[in-house]
Amino acid sequence: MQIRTLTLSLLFSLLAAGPAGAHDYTAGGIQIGHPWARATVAGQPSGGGFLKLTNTGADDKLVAVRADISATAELHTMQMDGDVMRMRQVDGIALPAGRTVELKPGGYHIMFMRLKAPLKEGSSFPATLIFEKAGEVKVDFKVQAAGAGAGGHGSGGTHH
Ligand SMILES: [Cu+2]
Repeated sequence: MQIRTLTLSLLFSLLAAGPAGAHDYTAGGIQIGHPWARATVAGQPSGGGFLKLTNTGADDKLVAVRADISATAELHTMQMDGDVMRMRQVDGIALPAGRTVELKPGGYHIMFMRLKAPLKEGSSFPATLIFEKAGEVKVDFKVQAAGAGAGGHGSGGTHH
C-alpha cells in the first residue's frame, strides 16, 4: 500500500514537471515558441524579450505582457526615423490566423522597462502574455547572451 502511494506521487511529480527541455507553450490556438530575453549589464534600464507566435486558430492579437522583473513591460516595434532606427510602442501585435509572427531583435519585441535587477545570462524569469482572444498564459523567459540572435541592425536602435 505504501509503495503504491509512493509510486503514484512520483508519477504525479513527473507529470507536473512536463517534458524535459521543452520550452514551448500554448494558449488556445496560439503556439508560443522559446521565449527568451537578452542579458543586460548593471545599470541598463530595460531589456528586450523575444519569442515566436504561431496562430493555428482565428485572428488574434498580443495586447500586453506582465512581469515582476520590471516596473512595466511594453510592446515595441523598430522603425526607421530618417536613417536612425528607433523603437516605438505599439498597442498590440496582430497575429493573423494561420501565420507565424516572430518577435526578434530588429523587429517587434517586448521591452521590460525599468528592470528591478539585471537580466543574468542562464537565468530565467516568469511573465504573463495576454492575448485579445486566447487570454492569458504564463511563460518563462530564458536569459541568453547579449549578442544572441542579433540580426541586421547590430547594436543599433536608439532607446527612448
Ligand atoms: Cu524597445
